Amino acid sequence: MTDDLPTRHRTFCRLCNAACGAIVTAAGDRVIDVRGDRDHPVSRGYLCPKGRALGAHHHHPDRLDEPLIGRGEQRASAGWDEALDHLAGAIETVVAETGPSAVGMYKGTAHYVESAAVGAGPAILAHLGSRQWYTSLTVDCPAVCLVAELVVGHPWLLPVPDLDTRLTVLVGTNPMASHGHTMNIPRPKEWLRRWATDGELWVIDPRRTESADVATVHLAPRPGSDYLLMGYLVRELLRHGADRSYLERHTTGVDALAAAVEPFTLERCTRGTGIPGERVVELLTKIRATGRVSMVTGTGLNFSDKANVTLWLTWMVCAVTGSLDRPGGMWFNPGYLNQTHRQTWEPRDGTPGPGPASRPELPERFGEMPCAAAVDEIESGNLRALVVLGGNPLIAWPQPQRVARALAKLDVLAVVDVIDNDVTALATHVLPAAGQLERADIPTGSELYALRSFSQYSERVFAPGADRRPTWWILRELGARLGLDPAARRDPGAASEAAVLDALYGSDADRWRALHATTNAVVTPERPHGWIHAALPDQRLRLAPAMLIDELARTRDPESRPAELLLTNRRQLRKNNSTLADGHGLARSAQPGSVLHPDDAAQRGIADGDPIVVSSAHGELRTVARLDGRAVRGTVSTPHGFVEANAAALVSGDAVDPATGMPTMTGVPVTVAPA
Ligand SMILES: Nc1nc2c(c(=O)[nH]1)N[C@H]1C(S)=C(S)[C@@H](COP(=O)(O)OP(=O)(O)OC[C@H]3O[C@@H](n4cnc5c(=O)[nH]c(N)nc54)[C@H](O)[C@@H]3O)O[C@H]1N2
Ligand SMILES: Nc1nc2c(c(=O)[nH]1)N[C@H]1C(S)=C(S)[C@@H](COP(=O)(O)OP(=O)(O)OC[C@H]3O[C@@H](n4cnc5c(=O)[nH]c(N)nc54)[C@H](O)[C@@H]3O)O[C@H]1N2
Ligand code: SF4
Ligand SMILES: [Mo]
Repeated sequence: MTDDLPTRHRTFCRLCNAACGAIVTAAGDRVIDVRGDRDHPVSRGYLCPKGRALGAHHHHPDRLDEPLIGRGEQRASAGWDEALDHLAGAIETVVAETGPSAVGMYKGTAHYVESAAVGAGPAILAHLGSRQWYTSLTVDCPAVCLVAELVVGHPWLLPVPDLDTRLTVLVGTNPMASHGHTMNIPRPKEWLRRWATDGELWVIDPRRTESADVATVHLAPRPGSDYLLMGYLVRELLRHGADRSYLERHTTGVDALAAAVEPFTLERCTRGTGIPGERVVELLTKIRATGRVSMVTGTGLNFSDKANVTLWLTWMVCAVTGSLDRPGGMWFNPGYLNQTHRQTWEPRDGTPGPGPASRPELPERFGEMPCAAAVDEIESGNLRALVVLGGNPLIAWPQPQRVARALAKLDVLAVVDVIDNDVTALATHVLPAAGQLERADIPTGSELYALRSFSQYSERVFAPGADRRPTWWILRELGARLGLDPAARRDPGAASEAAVLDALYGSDADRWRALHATTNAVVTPERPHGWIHAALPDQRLRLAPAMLIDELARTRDPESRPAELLLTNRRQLRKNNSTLADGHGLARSAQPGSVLHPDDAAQRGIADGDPIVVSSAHGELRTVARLDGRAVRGTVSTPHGFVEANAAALVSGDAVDPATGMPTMTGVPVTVAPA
C-alpha cells in the first residue's frame, strides 16, 4: 500500500472487443479498485470477471519489465537502444543472407487493441519488401471475411443484428461466454433476454450453452453440418417466403443460388444434422411468419471444414428474406470505413494473392499469409525472423509441439508482450510492452461490429512502469532503425501517443472533437439501413459467387462413424484465449477439461474428473473429463487457450481449407479413452 491519495480514472477494458467502460481507482502506481462504469452509455456498469481482474493483470508477478536479449543461458537484460539496435542488426543480417521474405510478423488478438500501433507492423514489412504478415484472423474467421468480400465486395463489412430484430438466430456463437464474435456485445444476458422476450431467440449449437439457456428454442446439430440446415432453409424460402422485390432491386444471382440449393432436401438436412425434421420446419415457418431474420454467426461455423459455404448460406437466409441492410434484420456497420474516412470501396472479387513459397497451394488473402503455413515457412528456412505482437503462436497455431520446435529454430524471434510465457521463453528478443492501463487508446472493435457502436478516447491511467514501452513506440523505433521514416530516427521523442492516435483516427474532425470533449464513450448515431446497397457500385449484393457455387457442388455430406466423437471448440468466460488462463487475480479460474455426454463417457469407462486422452489423426491431448448432459452425444467440447492442455494439438496445419488456409478446428473426428 502507498500513502498516495487515490485517484479515479475513467477508461475501458481491452481484454475483449466488448470494450466495457471501467473506473479504475489508483493510489500511486497501484490499482486499488476496478469497477464497471455506470455512466457508460452501452455497458452501463457491466464488467465480466476478466474486466474485474484488470488490476491483477496489470500487477501480474510475471509482467515483463525490461528488454531481454538472447536465449537460454545467453539471456541478459538490455536497455532499449541496445535491444532495438541488436534486433534491427539481426533482421538486417537475415535480409542480407536470405532476402526480405525471410522476415515476418504475427499479430495476435492483444495487438488488435493496441490502437496507436495499427498499421505499424505491415509498414515495416512493406518497407523491407516482405509479404510475410500473419494475423490470428487466419486461425479465426477467414470464411466470413471471404463471404463478405464475395457478396458485398469488402472483407471487413460484416452484418450485425438490428436492435429491434424479432427473430434472432445465434449459430455457432455463445455470447454469454464470448461477448460475441463478429458482433460485440457487453451485457449479453440482457440483450439475449430482450431478443427472446420481444421476439424469438433461437440458438443452434451442438452444446446446450449458457446462451441456449436464455433462448426460445435450442437446436443441436451434428458439428460441421450447419450448411445442410442453411441450404434447406434457403431452398424452401426461395419457394415461399422470399422478398421478391428486394431480390430484384438489390441482388444478382438469385437463379444460380436457387439451382445450387435445390439438392438440399429436408431428408438430407435431418439425416446430416441430426435435428428432428419437425424442429427444422418449425424454424422455417417462424422465418416465413416473421419475414425478417438476423443470423448471428461465430467460430462454431468458421472453424468447420465447410466454413465458406456455411457462412455464405447463412447470409443467404438473410438475403432471400430481404433482411440484409434492412430494419428488423441485419445492418452493416460502417465503422471500418468511418475509421478510414471512406464511404465507398472498389468491390473485390475474392481473387487471392500468391501464398507462401513452402505452401504454394495456399492463398494470400486480405493482405495476409495463412498462419497454418507459418510453421512450414520456418521449417523450410524461408522464414528466419519473426516478430510476435500480442499473440501466442503456441496456442493459436495448429500442432504446438511442431510450432515450438520451429520457433526455437528461428534466427530471430522478437516477442512484444506484457507477460513472460512459453513464447517469450523461446525468444531471442523480449520487448516489454506497455499494458492497457499504460497507454491511451480508442476501442478498435466497438465501432466495427458492435451491437451498438460507440467509441471512446481513453487516456492512460499510469505512465508505463519499469522499462516498458508502448508497442507503437517499439515498432516506430524498430522501423526507424531499418530505414523507415528517417525523421523519427533523428528525433525519437518527437511523436507523442496523442499525435499518433490523431494521425490514425482524427480524419473526421467533428467525430474526433466529440470524442475528446468527454472521457466517456460516445455512441455513434444509428445508421440508416440501406446504405450498403446505395454505396455498392452496381447497388446489388452478389448472391451466387462462382467459387462458392463450385465449392458447394463439390461438398460431400459427412458420414457418421459410431466409434468416433467429434471435437468442438469453446470459449470460457474467465479467460481470453491464453490471457488470464493462469487464473491470476480471478476468484475462480477457467479450468481445462473436455466436456463429454455422460452416456458417451460411460461407454468408455470414464467418470467425471478422470484423466483422459483425446486423440485425433493429428495428435493427442491429455486432459480431464467433465461429464455434462448439456454436451450433445457424440461431441467433445474442448476449450482453447491452455498451453498445457492445448486443444491445438488435435488440429493440423495440413488439414486446412484450400481457399483460405484455415485449419479445421471443429467437427474433427477424435477418440477418447481413459489415460
Ligand atoms: N470470455 C472469452 N471471450 C472471448 C474469448 C475467450 O477466449 N474468452 N475469445 C475471443 C475470441 S478470439 C473469439 S474468436 C470470440 C469467439 O466467440 P464465439 O464464436 O462466440 O465463441 P464461443 O463462445 O466458443 O462459441 C462458439 C460456439 O460454437 C459451438 N460450435 C462448435 N462447433 C459447432 C458447429 O459445427 N456448429 C454450430 N452451430 N455450433 C458449433 C460451440 O459449442 C460454442 O458454443 O470470442 C472472443 N471473446
Ligand atoms: N485449436 C484451437 N486453435 C485456435 C482457437 C481455438 O478455439 N482452438 N482459436 C483461434 C482464435 S479465434 C484466435 S483469435 C487465436 C488466438 O490467438 P492469439 O491472439 O495469438 O492468442 P492470445 O492468447 O489472445 O494472445 C494474446 C497474447 O497477448 C499478450 N498481451 C496481453 N495484453 C497485451 C498488451 O496489452 N499488449 C501486448 N503486446 N500483448 C498483450 C498476452 O499475454 C498473450 O500472450 O487462436 C486460434 N487458434
Ligand atoms: S466483456 Fe470483455 S471488455 Fe467487458 S469486461 Fe469482460 S473482458 Fe472486458
Ligand atoms: Mo478469435
